[in-house]
Amino acid sequence: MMLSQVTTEKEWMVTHGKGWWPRARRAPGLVLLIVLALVALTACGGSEEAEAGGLRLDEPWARPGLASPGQSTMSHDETDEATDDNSAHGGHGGGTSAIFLTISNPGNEDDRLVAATTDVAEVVEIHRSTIDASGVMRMGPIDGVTIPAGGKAELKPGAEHIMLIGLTRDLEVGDRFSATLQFERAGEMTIEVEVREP
Ligand SMILES: [Cu+2]
Repeated sequence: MMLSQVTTEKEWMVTHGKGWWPRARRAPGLVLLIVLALVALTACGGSEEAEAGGLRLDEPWARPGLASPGQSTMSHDETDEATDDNSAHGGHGGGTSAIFLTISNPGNEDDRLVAATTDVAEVVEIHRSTIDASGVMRMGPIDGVTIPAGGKAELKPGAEHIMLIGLTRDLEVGDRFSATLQFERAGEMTIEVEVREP
C-alpha cells in the first residue's frame, strides 16, 4: 500500500468519507481488548511454582533440623572449619538441613545453579553426596549444578542438594522459609521451601 498517498487525516476523510470515523473509534477499543486478553493469559499461565529465565523450580522442600542440636551448642569456634572433612559440619552452633528440588530447563541453553542464600542458615553450600568404595555415604561442596538445555536437575537425598549449615532457627515439619537461588543465566530466583520428612 502506498502510505504516501495518505498525507493528512483530512485527505483520508475526503477520500474515505464517513467510514473513517467508526473505524478509528473501534481500533483503540480492539487494541485494549487484545492487551487485556494478553494480561489475562499471562496471569492464568503461571504455575504455582517459581518460574523465571525459562527455568522451572518444582517442589522445594527441606529436612527438619534444630538450631541448637545436642551437645554441640557451644562449638562456635570458626577454626573448627579447617578440620571439617565432609562428614561433620563443625564450627557452627546450629544444626544442619538441606534443600531439595527439581529444576527444569525448557530453554535452548544450559544453565547452572551456582549459589544459594537463606536467612535460616549461617552458611549455604551446594553439595553432592556420593557413596565411596566402602559403601559409606559422603558429601562435599561442589561449585555448581548444571541444568541441561531441555533437561532437568534433580536435587534429592543421596545426590546434589543445597546444604544448610548452622541453622539460625529450628526447622520443623510444616514450616516454610524462603531461599534465593543464583543461576548463571536466569539470575536470582526466590523459592518458598516447605519443611517435611524425607
Ligand atoms: Cu551436604
